[in-house]
Amino acid sequence: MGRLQALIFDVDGTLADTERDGHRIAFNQAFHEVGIPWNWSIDLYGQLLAIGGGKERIRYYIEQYEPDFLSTENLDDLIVNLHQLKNQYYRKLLDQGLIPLRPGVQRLIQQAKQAGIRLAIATTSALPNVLALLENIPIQPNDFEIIAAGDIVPAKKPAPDIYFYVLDKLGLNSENCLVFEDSHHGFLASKTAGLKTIITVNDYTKNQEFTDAVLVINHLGEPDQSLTVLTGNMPLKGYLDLEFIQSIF
Ligand code: XBP
Ligand code: MG
Repeated sequence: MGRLQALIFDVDGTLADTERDGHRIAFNQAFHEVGIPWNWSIDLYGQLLAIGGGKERIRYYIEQYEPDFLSTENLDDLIVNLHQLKNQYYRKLLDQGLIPLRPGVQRLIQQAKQAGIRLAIATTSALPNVLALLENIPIQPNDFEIIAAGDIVPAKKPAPDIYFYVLDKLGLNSENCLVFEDSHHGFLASKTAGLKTIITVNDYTKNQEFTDAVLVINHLGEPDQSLTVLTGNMPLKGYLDLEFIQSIF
């Protein structure tokens, strides 16, 4: 049995609810700016989240919904440009302070830091988007020893590569780490890397499949904001803390 040495966090949907009111809005603003008449509704975006990575998501949308665009000259460049524009709009949304941390995230990270537990990030998002988020919330980028993001590995989640990358950089085995994820694809990635995982669902992911997760909860909870357990067992404390996490190792 391992000893807990590091917590590894997914970003979008886990640290903060960035998708529906962040990335989605920014994608639509980018389409509008270049005069492309696409509008990704909340429901449609939920389906598009099956594809990780902003550039990959645009390409998938074109293949599925706008196949005429496939013959666009320099399609790759168009996608890269749209993604960069989207990222600029996403940063503007973050700078307005509209996307807070999810309940319990700051408390748990603080507790882990004080206890000498190492911290890392493993995300599909592009690095500038991760840094833009961290700049606008009460967590510092240097709180995390490793920030593994975006194209740093060729195969994005649900492939386990990003987690293997983080384990390698930390120099730790999977049995010494705990992951926090919010989505089925993220969970597949951490599970395939042999990592224990706690899931904090959101509206887009609450009905997804998380077999073998340590715990599926609606959020990490706070002393004055109780969490709800969807699957698994934890003491009736109302919030998740290091004491509970250490008890599962
Ligand atoms: C979530 C994603 C990302 C974001 C957009 O990643 O799928 O693709 O929607 O990211 P995770 P970029 O949950 O692993 O953080 O536009 O920056 O690619
Ligand atoms: Mg996520």
